[in-house]
Amino acid sequence: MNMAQNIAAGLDRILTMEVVRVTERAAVAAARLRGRGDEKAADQVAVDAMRQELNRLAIKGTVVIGEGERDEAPMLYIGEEVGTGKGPAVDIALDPLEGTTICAKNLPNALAVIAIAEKGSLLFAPDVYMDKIAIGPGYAEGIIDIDARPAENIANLAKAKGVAVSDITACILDRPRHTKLIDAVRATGAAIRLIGDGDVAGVIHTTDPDETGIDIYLGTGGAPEGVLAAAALRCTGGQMQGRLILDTPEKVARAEKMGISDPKRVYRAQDMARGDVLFAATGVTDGNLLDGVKFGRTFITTHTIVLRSSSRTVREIKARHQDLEKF
Ligand code: VTB
Repeated sequence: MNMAQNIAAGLDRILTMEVVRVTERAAVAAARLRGRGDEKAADQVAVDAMRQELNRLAIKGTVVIGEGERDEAPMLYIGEEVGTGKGPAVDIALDPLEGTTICAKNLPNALAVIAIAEKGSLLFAPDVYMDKIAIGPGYAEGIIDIDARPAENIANLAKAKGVAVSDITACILDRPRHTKLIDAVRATGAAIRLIGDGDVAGVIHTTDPDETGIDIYLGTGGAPEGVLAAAALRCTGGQMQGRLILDTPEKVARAEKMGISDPKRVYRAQDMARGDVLFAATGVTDGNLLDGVKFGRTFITTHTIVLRSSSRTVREIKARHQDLEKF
């Protein structure tokens, strides 16, 4: 396949390598502020760094999931054009620092994250909550159902995995709104890993249970984070369902403006991120899947995962950055 055919078939393969720099740069910037108790400052440096690197990419990119609406986010706002402008037209979902609180407290699994997709193929999600359920690859379609009781989903998963329910671990955000869900899961005998933040990582962790110890993700988190996680799952395989929580007329109206006509629709991963998708995440703090940034005396080490939906290749890139000037 020559380059022109390759672009016509989806995203430019070269982007797979180029995109790594974008999350690496954001992760290093944020990591310098790990454990400083200042979420805003850590987020700000990650945003600046990601934007700078993104604007070097040969793409005509539009941010569809970013730091917020134009009036509330001066950089990487929804609708911002990024890249050099010379290259394929793509949609971008990003979170320069997913888990600002995690980073500020220096706890596990803070990430710098980006997804790049063919124009028009990412769900334009409002910043509301989304109910989510996700499992990793290798299971028959339909063994999880967002409308089924947690006990049923967990029992079905345990059966499909060939283990006892007590061998299943669910990942859930530690929030008062999840009290009932937590009780229901514990009542089955399954274990729960409660996380303080970072449900993009939580969903991704289901794709490699042997490594992360997490089999299923359950509960409500941010809708933008849902789309990012869906983009990752499209590349790794796995199943996800999400439903926006549009519980006020104002939210329904906001979603309608963004093109969402059915407020109760259940989106699968392939509905939230369609077509050819690239996904990259670099660890900011040490985590279950990715190491955090390490600052050596003469070099900086980063650990990144890069995924592409069309080939389903999972690449892990450990980089040793010796030119410290560039950061
Ligand atoms: C989650 C989590 C994020 O928001 O989506 C969460 O993954 C949901 O909102 O890291 P609440 O904090 O209101 O529960 C974050 O914590 C922050 O974006």
